[in-house]
Amino acid sequence: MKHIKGIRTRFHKLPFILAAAALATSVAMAGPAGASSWGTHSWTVQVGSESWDQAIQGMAFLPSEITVNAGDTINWEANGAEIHTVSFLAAGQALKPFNPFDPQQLGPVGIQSYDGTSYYNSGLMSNVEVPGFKVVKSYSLTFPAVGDFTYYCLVHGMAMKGTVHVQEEGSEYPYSQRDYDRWSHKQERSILRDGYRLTDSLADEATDHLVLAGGDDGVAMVMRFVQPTVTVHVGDKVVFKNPGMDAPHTVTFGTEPANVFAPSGDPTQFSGGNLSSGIIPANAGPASSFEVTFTKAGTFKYICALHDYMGMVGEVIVED
Ligand SMILES: [Cu+2]
Repeated sequence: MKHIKGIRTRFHKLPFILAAAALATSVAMAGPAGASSWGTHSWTVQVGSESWDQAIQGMAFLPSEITVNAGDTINWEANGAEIHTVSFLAAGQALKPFNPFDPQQLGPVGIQSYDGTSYYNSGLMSNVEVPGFKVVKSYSLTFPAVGDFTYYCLVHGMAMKGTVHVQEEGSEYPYSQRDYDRWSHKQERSILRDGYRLTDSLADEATDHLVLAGGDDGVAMVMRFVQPTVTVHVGDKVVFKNPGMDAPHTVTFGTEPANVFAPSGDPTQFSGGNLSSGIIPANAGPASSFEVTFTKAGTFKYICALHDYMGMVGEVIVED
């Protein structure tokens, strides 16, 4: 028994050693992503993530931390329909509430070499054309200086940040691009799972008189009204509630107003035409709800003016 066990142990170890050797070889030969210590390399970081139907959007840089060498370039690629930015703040600059509709608040965009102390910004990024915004699909930045540099998405603030660790030129890389990609895919799947779980729990809470306007857990965002179609009677009130922690939404009937931030119309007696909530912020107590009383029979379609291009739309059917 003892003898056999010994043999088994030895044979058990063998494939592992071979696999480790193969891995070491492939890492050393992997070019940009490998352990090669000369020349400059470029790396890829995904900005956001999403489900196939855009209903779930992830507030994350994938990977959120990356180690590169001085002289290397990082390419950030838009990976979701939701808008994000890659923004390095200047020394002493604080993260402020950001209005993506005001291009001036972006400051200078698109500069491609980072000095380690100034403000750098990608501009708004999305993997689709976003009505009303100028967006880019990728942003590249070269890092000449050694240091640890934190960056943010201005749209999602503290909820969405990343770090670039820059080592001396010629250092060994701790991880390959393939490692980062593998972790990113894993995190992407976990964000999606959280998003679907969140959608299910919103569906449990929703009624014909309570519509959940999106919802997020600080990383996964639901870009849908739950439920998108409700049926009520003339004189009934429907509450649209943003149950999330971060992402704002609107409830907008009729023509989208020029300023989606400002409420317009009278929600206490709605019989069709234009009515807009203005921004319904997340995590704001009573201000996170918008109540509409329907005074006429009909089918009233509405949108979230921020996220309708991802399919965040709904309708209220009012019966006599
Ligand atoms: Cu929305």
